[in-house]
Amino acid sequence: MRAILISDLHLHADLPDTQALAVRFLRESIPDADALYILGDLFDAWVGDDDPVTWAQPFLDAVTNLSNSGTQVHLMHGNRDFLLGDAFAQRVSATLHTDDELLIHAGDRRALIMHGDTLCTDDTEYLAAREIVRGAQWQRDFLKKSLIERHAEAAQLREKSRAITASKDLELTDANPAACAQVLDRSGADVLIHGHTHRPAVHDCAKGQRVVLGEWLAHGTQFAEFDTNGARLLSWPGGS
Ligand SMILES: [Mn+2]
Repeated sequence: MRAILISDLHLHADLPDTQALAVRFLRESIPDADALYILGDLFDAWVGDDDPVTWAQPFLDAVTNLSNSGTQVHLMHGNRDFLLGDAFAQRVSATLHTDDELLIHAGDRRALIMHGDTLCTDDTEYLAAREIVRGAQWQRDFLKKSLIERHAEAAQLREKSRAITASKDLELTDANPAACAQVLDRSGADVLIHGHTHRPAVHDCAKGQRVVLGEWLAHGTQFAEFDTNGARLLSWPGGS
């Protein structure tokens, strides 16, 4: 089993270059992999599966092609696209996992994969806000609004979150080492792989390794490969 893991593409109608880069990645770097895991924040905002996102069609087609050619595609929620639903997953022939974490295997190796926002346990203000928008009532009310209203609200929330995050200490918005050690220990995994913080690195923890994926920028990203030899963080494009 060889899996490729990416996160934090933050695809947006105004960022066609990022989408083009992601399409190229799916065409060139994945074909021989058994599975692709997208660990959240695929979209910079997701306001509901009824949004046609016609601007994203090249990427959606690339995902569908990958899936049809035998690479399983798995989606997890990020803090920007937690409203991604089964209708979207079906549209691109992918499997959506709605749990915060997932344990995957390659031979004897086990990796625990997450978006990573729940590891930022020092940021209690963020976690309280998360609790609200992940609630069924909030989501029902939000999805009742028109697409235009939802987009306006999402843009507002994004601005607010950007300003708040910028005002916070860097350490506060990073994954908490004790929280990482705890999830690794509880899951029995050898490695924890997550995104969200946009601080790509490989950390040694007491209970194993922690691989942090990169965000997608104009020049590329840092993604992970996981197989029977373990997990590696690689740069793309441009070798490792
Ligand atoms: Mn995130």
